[in-house]
Amino acid sequence: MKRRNFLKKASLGSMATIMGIDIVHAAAIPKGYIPLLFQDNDPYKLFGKDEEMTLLNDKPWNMEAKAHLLDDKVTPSKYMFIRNNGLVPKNIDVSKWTIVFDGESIKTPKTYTLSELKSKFKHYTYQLTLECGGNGRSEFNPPAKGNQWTVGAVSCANWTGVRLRDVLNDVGVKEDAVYIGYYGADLHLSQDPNKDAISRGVPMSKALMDETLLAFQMNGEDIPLAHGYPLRLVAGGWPASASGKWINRISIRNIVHDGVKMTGTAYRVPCKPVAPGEKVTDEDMCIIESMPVKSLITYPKSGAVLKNKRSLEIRGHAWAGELAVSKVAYSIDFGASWIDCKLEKATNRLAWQHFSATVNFPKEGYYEIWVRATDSNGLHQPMLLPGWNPKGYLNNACHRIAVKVS
Ligand SMILES: Nc1nc2c(c(=O)[nH]1)N[C@H]1C(S)=C(S)[C@@H](COP(=O)(O)O)O[C@H]1N2
Ligand SMILES: [Mo]
Repeated sequence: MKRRNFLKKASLGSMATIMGIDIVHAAAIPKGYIPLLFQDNDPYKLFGKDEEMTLLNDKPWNMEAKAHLLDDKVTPSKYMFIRNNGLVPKNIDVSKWTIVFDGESIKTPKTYTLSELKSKFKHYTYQLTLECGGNGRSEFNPPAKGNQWTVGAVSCANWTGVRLRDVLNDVGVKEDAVYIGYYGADLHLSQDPNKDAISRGVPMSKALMDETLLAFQMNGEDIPLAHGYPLRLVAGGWPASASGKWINRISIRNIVHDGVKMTGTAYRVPCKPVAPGEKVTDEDMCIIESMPVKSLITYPKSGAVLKNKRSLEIRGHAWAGELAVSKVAYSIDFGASWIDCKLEKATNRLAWQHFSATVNFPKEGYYEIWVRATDSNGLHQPMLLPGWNPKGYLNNACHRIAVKVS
C-alpha cells in the first residue's frame, strides 16, 4: 500500500517536525501502526486520490498516475497527477476570493470577485491536456534533479470558466503587452509570504486563444483543492506549469514575465541540442512552449498475459501540444515495422485523442507493444530518449508494454 511506503520513507520524527508536533512516546508506537495524526495528513484522503497513485514527494505534495489509471477518456480527479511547488493554500474563503489584473501593460489595475467573473463573462468548457514539463524525467541519464516522474504526470479533464481574452478586453490592455504572468495563493515552502512558490505565464498570443481559460470548474464540479480551487488559469498543450493554480493576480507585462521559475534553467531547454551532461549557460536556454507529440498505452497494463488467444485490444491517448495528432502506430518488433492504429479526432483543440488497435501475435512468447504518435507537422516520437537537457524536460519517448502470449 502506497500510504505505508510513504510512512516508511519519511521518519516519524521528521514528519512530526513538519507538522510542528512532538510525539512524546514515538518509540513505543507498534510496528506498522499509523498514528491518527498522520492518518489525517494522508494525501490520498486529503486530495481524494486513488490508492494506486504514486506519491513522489510529501513537501510539497507531488503524485503521479500509472499508465493504466489514465484509461478514461476524460481524466477523473482521483487519477490526476498533482504537482505543487509550494504549500497548498488553507482556509480558502470563496466569498472573498478576488483576482487583480495589473502590470506595466494595463491602463488601470482592475479587481474582480469570483462571482463578478462568473456573472460578467460567458462560460466555456474545453477538454484540455495538461502535462508537466518534467513528465518522463526519471529516464534521463545523467539524471536530472527534480521529481522523478515516470509517465503519469499528464491529465486531460474538462475545464469550465471564462476566456482570459474576454476578461483582458474588459480590463483594457496596452499595445505593448507581450506576456501575462500569474500569481497564486500557495505559500513558498519557506512559508515566507514575500516569496512566490511559482509565478509563470504565457505570451499574449497564447493568453488570447479561445481555449485559454480562467477556470472555476473541473469535470463539472468545483475545481478540487489540489488542482487550484477556486480559480485556475488553464493553458492546454503547454507545460502545465503555465497553468497557475489558486490564482489571485495576473500581471500584463511589457517584457517576458520574469516571475519565479520563468528564468534560469526552470522550464527551459537548450535552444540548440547539447551532449548529455554538457553545461549550458542561461542565455542558451529557451522557454518551453508547446509540448511535443506523445502517447500513452492505457490498456492493457504492462505485463498482460494472453492465454489461448493470439489477439489483443489495446488503447490509449495521444497528444501534441498546440498541434493535432495525425497518426498513431504500434510495433511488436521493436520498431522494425509499424501498423496504424485507429485514431479518433479530439473533442476540441488541445484535448488528447484516443487510439485503439487489435494486435495479432504470430506465435507464443514474449512481446513488447510500442506505440508511436505523429503530429500534424509530420514529427513523430523518438523510440527512446529525445535530446538530453539539464533539467530533464520533454521526454516524449514511445511508451511500451510487455505482453506474454502463452
Ligand atoms: N500556484 C501554482 N500553480 C501551479 C503550480 C504550483 O505549484 N503553484 N504548479 C505548476 C506545475 S509545475 C504543474 S505541472 C501544474 C500541475 O497541475 P495539477 O497539480 O493540477 O496536475 O500546475 C502548475 N500550476
Ligand atoms: Mo510541472
